[in-house]
Amino acid sequence: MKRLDTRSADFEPGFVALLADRETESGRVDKPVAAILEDVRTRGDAAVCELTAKFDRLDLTPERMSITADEIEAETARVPQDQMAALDVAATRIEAFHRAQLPKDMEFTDADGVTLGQRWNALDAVGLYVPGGKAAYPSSVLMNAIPARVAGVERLAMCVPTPDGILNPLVLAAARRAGVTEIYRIGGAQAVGAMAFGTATIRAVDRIVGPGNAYVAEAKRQVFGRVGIDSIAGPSEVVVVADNRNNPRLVALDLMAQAEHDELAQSILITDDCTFGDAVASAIDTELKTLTRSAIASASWRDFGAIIVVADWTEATKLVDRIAPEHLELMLDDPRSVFAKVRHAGAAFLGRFCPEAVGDYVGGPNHVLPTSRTARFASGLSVYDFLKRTTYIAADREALEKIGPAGVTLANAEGLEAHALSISARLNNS
Ligand code: HSO
Ligand code: ZN
Repeated sequence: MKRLDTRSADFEPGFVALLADRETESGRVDKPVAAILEDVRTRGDAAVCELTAKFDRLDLTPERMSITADEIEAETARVPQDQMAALDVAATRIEAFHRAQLPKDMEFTDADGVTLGQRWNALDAVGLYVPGGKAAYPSSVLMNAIPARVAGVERLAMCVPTPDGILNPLVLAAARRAGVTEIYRIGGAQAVGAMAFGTATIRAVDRIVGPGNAYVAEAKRQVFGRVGIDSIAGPSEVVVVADNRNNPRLVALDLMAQAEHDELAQSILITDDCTFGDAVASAIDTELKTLTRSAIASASWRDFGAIIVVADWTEATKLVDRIAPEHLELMLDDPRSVFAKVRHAGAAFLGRFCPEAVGDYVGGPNHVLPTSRTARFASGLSVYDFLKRTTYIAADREALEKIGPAGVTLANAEGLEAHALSISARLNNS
């Protein structure tokens, strides 16, 4: 863990080092992924089945690729009642937030008499990738699937690897609750290929979303252009801005909630009180003795954690903007006045009773957020990812007479005669 103080002379190089890219695995698997995608593109189902046998130790036929409604029913029945109820609380809240997020169409008639507008339409089909095993978060199934359904996407196909054939009941329950329309027991780059190119069994989709390992991320990169993709998620990050009126243990737990995701996760505390920073550091050491994911969290905190002491909250907001964190917690008396000055953060959590974990599950806004400082130019997953716009123009003769001549001039200047004539012929030929 790094300790930095904005008043010390070596602050700037220390802070720059803290921001330096955390190493990721991406890029090293481009060749094997390209080979898998080519195999799936040319041989379809046969390739998918062979690759599933190889990587997931699962004998599959095209007929067995889909997880049937009966299987989903049986698996869902195994989910404990409290988990089903919690899933429903989460889904209801996520749905309500994303419904409120739906954009409105726009139309106006300008001074030249031209009517201009913009209309939103949902994508036809979306593919949702869900990782297998331990990395499968049912909450992420809700976060990816619900915005798509709220946007109006009709076909929502999900791929989830089932190594050795083992299904994850809560993932299937989440998919059912979120309105996923088809589920396939395949994973890896082959699943991304199947959804992008289509096979005899799996129809091609228009956009692929959802987290995955390095192979899945690389496969998404390679099929981008043929289909849309969401942003490639990096390891999770949190910046907690806290004054000394907080319970150090609560701050410590919020920092560890990110750290336990991944050895490459980054947790940063910004405080105006050095002694409070020390108290949080020792509370973290205490928690790390008992946390079940202590090995992961310890590594993350040791390698990428930081405590930064600032002179005031204005200084804090400037640092937050430079970090552009995925998550920002403001554990302050007046979090809104500080939040008003922040421009770059994926999601913010305001006040002493709003831990980031609440946003992971039951807050309502999406937990798929821009990582690795991409909050400088990107936003979290939303209904916009499943919608696109058609703009339109309606003009009558009078309106065309007003704006047409300038178009004719520009068309001639570009040497495009048919363009010029298509306008001028309408103006002259009455
Ligand atoms: N904090 C993670 C999302 C998550 N947390 C899922 C728990 N489950 C990335 O934003
Ligand atoms: Zn989390």
